[in-house]
Amino acid sequence: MIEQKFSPHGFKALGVFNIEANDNIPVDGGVSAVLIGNYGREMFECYASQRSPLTQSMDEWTQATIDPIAKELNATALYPFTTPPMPFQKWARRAKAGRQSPLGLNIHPVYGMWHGYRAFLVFDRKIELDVPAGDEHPCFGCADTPCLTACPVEAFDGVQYDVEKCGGHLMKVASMDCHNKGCASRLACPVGEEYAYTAEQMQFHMTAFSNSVWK
Ligand code: B12
Ligand code: SF4
Ligand code: SF4
Repeated sequence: MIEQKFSPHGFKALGVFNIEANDNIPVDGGVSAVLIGNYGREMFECYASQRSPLTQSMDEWTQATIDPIAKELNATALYPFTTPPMPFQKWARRAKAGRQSPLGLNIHPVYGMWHGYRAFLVFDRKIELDVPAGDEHPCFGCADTPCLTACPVEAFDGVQYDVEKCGGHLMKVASMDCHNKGCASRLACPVGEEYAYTAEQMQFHMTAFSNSVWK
C-alpha cells in the first residue's frame, strides 16, 4: 500500500522502526517511522520527467511529491534537507536500512552506496513493511577496504571525512574524474555496483555537492 503510492515517482520504502523516546522524533504521538528513499537510477529518471517547472530543485520536487501522499496516508513527513538537519543517518540505521561504513556514509546490504534518503513518514500507528534488511554488516570481511584508498587526496581516514580536502580538490582541473564519473571512494565499493548511478546522475550529484559546499 505505502510502496504503491511512492513507486510512480521512483521512491521506495527502505525501512521502518518503532519510535522510542530517545529517537527524538519531533512528532507528538509518533509510533512508527518509515524511511522513504531511492536506490539505483529510477528516481532520477522520474525527477527528470516529472519536475515542474524545469527549475524545480530535487528537494522541492521531493517535498511537492511526498507532502500530498503523506496527507493521504495520515502521516507527517520529515525531510533530510531542513535546517537544522535531523539525524537521518542515525534514524536510517534504526530502520535497518543500512550500516555505517568506513566512509561515514551508511551502506545498504543490497544497494551499497547507491541509495539516498528523501523523507521519514511518521505514523500514529504501527506499520510493518517487508524490506530487505540483511543481518550481516556488508563491510564485514572486506579486507582491502578499497573505498579508503581510492580518493586522490585521501579525504577519508576511516574515522572522518575531510570536507576541506575533498572540496579543495574539486576546485582543481585534476578533479575532472570526480566531476565526470563521481566520487572515486564511493565507486570503489563493490557492494551493489549494479545499482550505481549513470554518469549523468553522478554529475548531477557532484554539482549539487560542490554548490552546497562552495555557495
Ligand atoms: C551536512 C551534510 C553534508 C555535508 C557534510 C559536512 C561534514 N561535516 O561532513 C556535505 C555538504 C559536505 C555533505 C556531502 C555529501 N553528502 Co551529505 N548530508 C548532509 C546532511 C544535509 C546533514 C548531516 C547532518 O548534519 N546531520 C545531523 C547530525 C546531528 O547528524 P550526524 O550524523 O552527526 O551528521 C554528520 C554526518 O551526517 C556527516 N556527513 C554528512 N554527509 C556526509 C558525507 C560523508 C561522505 C561523510 C563521511 C559524512 C557526512 O556530517 C554531519 C555533521 O558532522 C545529511 C542529511 C541529513 N539530514 O542527515 C546529508 C547526507 C548525510 N549526505 C549524504 C550524501 C550521500 C552525501 C554525499 C556523499 C553525496 C552528495 N549529497 O552529494 C556528499 C559527499 C561528497 C562526495 N565526496 O561525494 C546522504 C548520506 C546517505 C547515506 N547512505 O548515508 C545524506 C543522508 C543525504 C540524503 N538525503 O540521503 N553532506
Ligand atoms: S569498500 Fe568494503 S569497507 Fe568500504 S564501504 Fe564497501 S564493503 Fe565497506
Ligand atoms: S569526490 Fe573526489 S576528492 Fe572528494 S572524496 Fe570523492 S574521490 Fe575524494
